[in-house]
Amino acid sequence: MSNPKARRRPDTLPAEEDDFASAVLDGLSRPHKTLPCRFFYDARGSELFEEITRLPEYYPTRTEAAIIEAHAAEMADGVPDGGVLVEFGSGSSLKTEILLRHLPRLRAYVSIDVSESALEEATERLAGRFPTLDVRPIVGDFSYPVALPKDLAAAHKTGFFPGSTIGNLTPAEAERLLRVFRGVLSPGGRLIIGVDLKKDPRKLVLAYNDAAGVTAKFNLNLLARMNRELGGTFDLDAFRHEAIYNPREGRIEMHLESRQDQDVRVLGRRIRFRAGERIHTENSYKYSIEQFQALAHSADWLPRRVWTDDDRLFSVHELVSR
Ligand code: AVJ
Repeated sequence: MSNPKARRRPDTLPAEEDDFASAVLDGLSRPHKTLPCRFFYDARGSELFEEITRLPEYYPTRTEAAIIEAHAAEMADGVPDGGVLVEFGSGSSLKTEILLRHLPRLRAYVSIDVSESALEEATERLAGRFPTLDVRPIVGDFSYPVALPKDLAAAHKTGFFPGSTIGNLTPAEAERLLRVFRGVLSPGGRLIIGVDLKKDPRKLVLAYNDAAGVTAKFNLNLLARMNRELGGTFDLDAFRHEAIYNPREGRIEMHLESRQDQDVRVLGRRIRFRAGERIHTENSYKYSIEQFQALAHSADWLPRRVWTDDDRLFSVHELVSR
């Protein structure tokens, strides 16, 4: 949508495909191979992520949902009558429903997502469950300033960004994104944002290295996706999933490690792997409450309330404009 890179692409390739292709060429030609984690979410990857959210080891999704259930009334009390709820990366809008039940006098719910099909499905479901709600789906990438519908310009806006998606960004990128949100929600905006907390590294590592091997499949699906879409020749058995906690950076890292010396072809090029060489596929940063509040502050937000579960696994922050 508003991706500035899109303008530089040749018009012979569909946008998504080309974006993936250039990311692969760039990421796999570096001395430290990397791939951006946003490419996990093709149809198969989205299915596997859904499965991850139901794993016993993967606490974030159910813990965040429970926090929202328990404190939805307070989260909703900062939305004035006639206010607008704006969700960044709304997907299926499932957690949003909990909030919407407490917002009978909402002017509109603006759902922003890159997946048109996910938006359509969610909009239809919400229309059935909230017949008087004005749903305004916008197909787009929330990392860039999104233009909201003109008629909502003067309304008070509360942003909603659950799922600890912010954890995929470096702190510098996270600060930039929080500024983008502030712009979209201005003047006088408010943000409800889910952030995974620092905790015992053993628990963190298990959440990203589950016994059933679903996260491994999710990670390896990136190789399968290159095979499907970019003429790749990756042998999935020749790589292994790795999840480690990097205490210095305060983040979980996922990698795909080559089990042997091997040459792989993708996009007509040969990529060499040494045994033990890795592709860095994801970061998932963990914040203490204080660390995240300091980050919000540096992005010109004022941290207000914060809600957590009894085990302090996950946090949901309220930020207001200053
Ligand atoms: C969707 C970014 C919140 O970092 O926990 C889950 C993605 N990766 N298991 C996370 C993910 C591996 C997830 N987020």
